[in-house]
Amino acid sequence: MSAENTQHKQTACNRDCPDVCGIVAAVEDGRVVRLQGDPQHPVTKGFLCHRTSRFLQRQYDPERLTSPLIRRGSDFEPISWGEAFDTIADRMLRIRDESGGAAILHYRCGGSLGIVKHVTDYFFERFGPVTIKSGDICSGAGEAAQMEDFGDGDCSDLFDVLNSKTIVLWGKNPYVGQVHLLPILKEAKRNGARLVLIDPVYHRTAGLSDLYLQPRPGGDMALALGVAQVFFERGWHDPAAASYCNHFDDFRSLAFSRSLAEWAGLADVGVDEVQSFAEAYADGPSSILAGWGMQRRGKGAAAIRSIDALGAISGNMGVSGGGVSFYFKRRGAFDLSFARGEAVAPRTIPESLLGPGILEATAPPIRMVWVTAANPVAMLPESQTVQQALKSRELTVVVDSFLTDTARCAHIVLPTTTMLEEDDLVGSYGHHWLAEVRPVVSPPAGVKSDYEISRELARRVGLDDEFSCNVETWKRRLLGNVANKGASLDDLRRGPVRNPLAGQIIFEDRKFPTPTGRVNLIRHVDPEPPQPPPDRPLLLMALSTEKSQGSQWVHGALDGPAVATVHPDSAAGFGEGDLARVQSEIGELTVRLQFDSRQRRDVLLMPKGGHFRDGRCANALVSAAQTDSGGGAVYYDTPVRLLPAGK
Ligand SMILES: Nc1nc2c(c(=O)[nH]1)N[C@H]1C(S)=C(S)[C@@H](COP(=O)(O)OP(=O)(O)OC[C@H]3O[C@@H](n4cnc5c(=O)[nH]c(N)nc54)[C@H](O)[C@@H]3O)O[C@H]1N2
Ligand SMILES: Nc1nc2c(c(=O)[nH]1)N[C@H]1C(S)=C(S)[C@@H](COP(=O)(O)OP(=O)(O)OC[C@H]3O[C@@H](n4cnc5c(=O)[nH]c(N)nc54)[C@H](O)[C@@H]3O)O[C@H]1N2
Ligand code: SF4
Ligand SMILES: [Mo]
Repeated sequence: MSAENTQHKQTACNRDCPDVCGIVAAVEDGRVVRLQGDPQHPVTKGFLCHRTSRFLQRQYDPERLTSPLIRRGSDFEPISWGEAFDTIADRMLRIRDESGGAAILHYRCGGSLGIVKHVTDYFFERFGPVTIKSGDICSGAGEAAQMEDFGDGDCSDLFDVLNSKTIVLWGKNPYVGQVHLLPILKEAKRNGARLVLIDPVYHRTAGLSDLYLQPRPGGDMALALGVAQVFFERGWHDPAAASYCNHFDDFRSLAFSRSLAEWAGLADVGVDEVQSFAEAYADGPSSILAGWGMQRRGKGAAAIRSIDALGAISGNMGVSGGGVSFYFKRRGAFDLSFARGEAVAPRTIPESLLGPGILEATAPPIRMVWVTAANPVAMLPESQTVQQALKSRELTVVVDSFLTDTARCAHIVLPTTTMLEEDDLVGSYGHHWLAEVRPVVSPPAGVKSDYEISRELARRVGLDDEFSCNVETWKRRLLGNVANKGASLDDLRRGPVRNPLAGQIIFEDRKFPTPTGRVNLIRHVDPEPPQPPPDRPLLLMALSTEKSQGSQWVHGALDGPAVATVHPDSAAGFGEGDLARVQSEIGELTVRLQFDSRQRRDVLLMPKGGHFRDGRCANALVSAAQTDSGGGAVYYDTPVRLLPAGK
């Protein structure tokens, strides 16, 4: 029941999630008491996910940081903001003088999707420019694939899937990662659409699907090429495809370079399954919603490129109800031209190789690292290397609300705002709506936003010209390209606004913004899936869990060893609930075993985002490596074995 003094305040979720929900916060006496999904938001439809429904436990967690901290020996002590800023500014100026901006690394990841966060990047660019990351561990491989194939990486309107006869969820688990897609999928089903799921991991979405294929991890290229072969053989491909696709004959030859049985064998599905999938996909228009997981493999870009090619030759590109949707251009509405990023950076380090990259950098070495909105020790491959890299710098500054694995490596930790205290703008990588993130309560005393931190530092290093203004000025600047098209800040304050620059159907009339105006079909692939060696027969897949956002769990959710799920046949000699060691080439963890006979026998599943200090972090087992294109991280190709605990 609402108390009389309850205020309902509108904001938006800035977490790294494709849904970017509208949120209504109930506030009583300066305290948020309830969070609900905005019923007016076309995608949110009045509900929030499991993890953000429980966000108040994080918001009011007694372990939240409310003072800057400085390392003294192995402990941290509180210091004042003035002292923290002075210490940091002095050191930054000295390092720039002595070694140039390249000796400073600024690293930001997915703690917030807020667009104003780019102003923090820009502050470091103006100060240096400094060393920054290249590539993208999350979606880099797939984005590079779609740029190569189609010349752009965006999608048709989210609701256009309601015009599909067949919807293929290719490596996607909306029950965990994109819950607001579910009502749309269910509506499509009610209207008669057919749903196909292709995922090596069995999950709840299989129950919603009319056809479920459970291929070998990394078997997607082989599966796509097998389906393409069926299309060519039966004449189901678009007869006009050669007119808008480059390398049409080469792709056709590629599809026939192996027999259907060989393609099915590589993908580890039945020939009949490839045929059933081809038949379903041929009954279009058919849309493919390609997930983000399958491109976090060594050949991740090639997997997306093979799927793109299938979408193109089948005539599904540029039509309503068709498409291969991978990434909605979440920054597409915003004017980010002030920051030039890689074009001016003196040096870049691939994000997936951040740990070894910092340690190996010379001329100049990296002397200082600034980490914001990221927990790279837990979330990047080779946790131990990332930890060592951060601890061994002259100055590591981490901006976070909690003493994360990464913050524990810092010399100075700066406490920052949560999404309920933030002032920002967001776009989404799962739909085209834009929203304003508004502070629904003030931060605790002693807590500053990333922008306020940049502003204070700017003043101390002589850059206050551009950074002295308030956030609203930046918001209006960021909305400069769309303000006169119905998406001004005032429009956003009236409710969610669809990006006016985004069309309903991507590549309509089959116009592709590639250099030739045509689709680039993939010509060469190495379709062999990752082969775990006999002594490490399981591929480690640490995937999103509904209980957390990345490494952001709610208080108390983490107790005891991490849970690892395997098929019972893959754990001979172990019982369900036993402790075991999971060992890779570079490390090992103790886990509690859970059995699931619906899973493949060649995978070991863990939740992503476990904390390194508690021995729950899968990334302690994963080696740093880059995907075939786009600078993605190879998260799911790591072979592991199970060993008895405590030996
Ligand atoms: N609850 C929750 N939701 C989240 C997040 C979270 O931490 N928690 N994280 C968010 C983030 S950072 C992102 S980027 C997005 C996307 O988050 P992701 O977790 O990447 O979401 P999916 O697109 O569902 O991709 C995962 C699916 O890919 C499948 N997959 C893995 N390898 C393969 C393969 O080789 N072939 C095929 N066909 N499938 C494969 C996995 O089995 C899994 O079902 O969601 C966000 N949503
Ligand atoms: N093994 C394995 N590892 C993975 C993945 C996987 O599937 N498997 N998925 C990968 C993917 S897709 C992604 S996107 C990355 C995510 O990697 P990260 O973005 O590094 O992960 P998060 O745990 O979300 O950490 C973000 C941190 O930002 C903080 N934060 C939140 N809001 C703010 C803010 O406004 N300002 C500041 N300064 N801090 C804030 C949070 O408290 C949190 O500690 O992880 C990757 N790591
Ligand atoms: S995390 Fe995603 S689903 Fe959950 S509230 Fe935020 S945007 Fe919505
Ligand atoms: Mo991500």
